[in-house]
Parts: sequence; structure tokens; C-alpha cells
Amino acid sequence: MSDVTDLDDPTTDPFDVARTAAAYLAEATGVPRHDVALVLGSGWGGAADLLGETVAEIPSTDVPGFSAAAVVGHSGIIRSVRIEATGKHALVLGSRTHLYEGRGVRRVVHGVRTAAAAGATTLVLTNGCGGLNPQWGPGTPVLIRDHINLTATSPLEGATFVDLTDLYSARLRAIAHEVDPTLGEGVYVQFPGPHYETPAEVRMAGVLGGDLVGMSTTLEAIAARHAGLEVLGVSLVTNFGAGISETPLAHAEVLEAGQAAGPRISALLAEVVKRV
Ligand code: 8IG
Repeated sequence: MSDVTDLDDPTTDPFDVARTAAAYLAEATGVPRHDVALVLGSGWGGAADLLGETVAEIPSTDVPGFSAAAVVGHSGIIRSVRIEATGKHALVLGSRTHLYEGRGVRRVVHGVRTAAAAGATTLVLTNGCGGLNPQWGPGTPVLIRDHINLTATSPLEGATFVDLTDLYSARLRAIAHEVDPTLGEGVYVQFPGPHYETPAEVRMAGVLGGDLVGMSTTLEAIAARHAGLEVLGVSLVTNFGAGISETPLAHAEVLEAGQAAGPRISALLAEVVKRV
């Protein structure tokens, strides 16, 4: 018999798998409906700790359609958190599947589709990235204003024409600015990875209008918009893009920058989520 949750089977409807996963999470967490979802990227691991009371922690590998976390510093745990100020429920996805893992774009966006099927109307996408602006040193959070998707793929299949004007909600960015008026905004450029860019590619990203370079987020944001979610994107600059500074790039630097920025980005997430 075919497995109806096999995202690799082209006859499987990925939205069916998302509904199955959402039903599993409702049952496992005891929370029938989640209002907001967060995806924690590199450097953001501890940033959801101030959101509220953790109601349940579920290993993502138990949830239909999810795969194991592949990146050091990413947690494979899905958490259900009750936000004290509002009584709303947040679904915190501690890891993501990246396109460079080669498991297919359906897996990349499965968490986002599951969040939508779980009832979420707001999605906060976070990531660690390289920065082009010399003023944004490692540890600087930056709001994503728009993106350039250089992966040459889409999470949408068939003739699914979705408007991406204002993909990164101006309303949610305004809330984030209220919380932290010093936050900058930038255009996030997704490269396929897993290698970092050459200096020439970082310069190209700048010529194209980019401010941030990374390996995630744009496909998830597209799937989120298609699913009707309002999207906030926040990048943590963990390193200068290649060639912007003298030092070569290292994943250890990424983890360090996340730790140093921890208090600021934790407070930012908690305050924003309280207000959405
Ligand atoms: I963290 O400099 C992190 N992720 N593409 N380039 C790309 N992805 C990244 C970078 C970077 N830093």
C-alpha cells in the first residue's frame, strides 16, 4: 500500500500531508489550534525561550512528513508555547529542512504548510545569514523587507500564480520597528548553498539589490503566502558576506554570533509575538 504521507511520491498531495501532520500535532500537544508559528534558524535556537510557557515538546521526526535536523545548532524539536500576554498558542519549529539537503522542495516547506494547517495565520521566519552592509556586524538582527530567490525553483506546483507584492508584511514590520526602532531592513538573497558565496557572488547580490545572503527562507515565505499566512522575516547577520571583511567564513562564528545576540533577539521575538 502506498504511504499517503510520502512527500517524495508525486501522487501525494503535500497539503494532505500537512493536514495529517497538523492533526498529529493537535493530538500530541493537546492544543487544537495554533495561532502563530515561528521557524528558528541559525543563531535563533534560544530566542523563543521568553515567549511563554512551553505546553509540549514533540520530536519533529515523530510528525508525518518531517525529517531530522541536519544542521549543528538546530533543534529537531517542535514546541507548543502558550503566550502569556494574549493566551494565544505558538508553534515553534526548532529546525528547518534546507534545499541543499536534497530532500526536495516539498520537504523544505512542509513545516510552513503544517503551521498553516494547524491554524496559524502569522508566521515568523528567522535565519542566520551573511551581511553586505559593513554597518551590520555579526549579531545584528535585520528585518527582511523583500527577497530575491536565486534557487531557480518554487515550492508551488502547476499553474499556481501567487502575488508576492508585500510578501513580508508591512504591518508586521511596523510592529517590529515599534519594539526596536533601531532595526534595519534589507533584501534577503537566497542562494542554493551549501557552500558560501564567492566574493564575486556577494558583490553580484549587492548589484542585484540584495543586503543579506543566505540559504533558506524565500521558498518558505512563498509557500506561506500561498497558504494565506502573514509573514515576518528576521535575519540575524552572523557573518559578513564573503569578501566584505578579511576573515574567512566559519560555522563556529555563526553559532557564536547567535549566542552573543541571544538576549536582544529573544526579547524582540517575545515582544513581537505578544503584539501580533
Ligand atoms: I549563518 O554568508 C549564514 N548562512 N549563503 N552566505 C549564505 N548563507 C549563510 C551565510 C552566508 N551565513
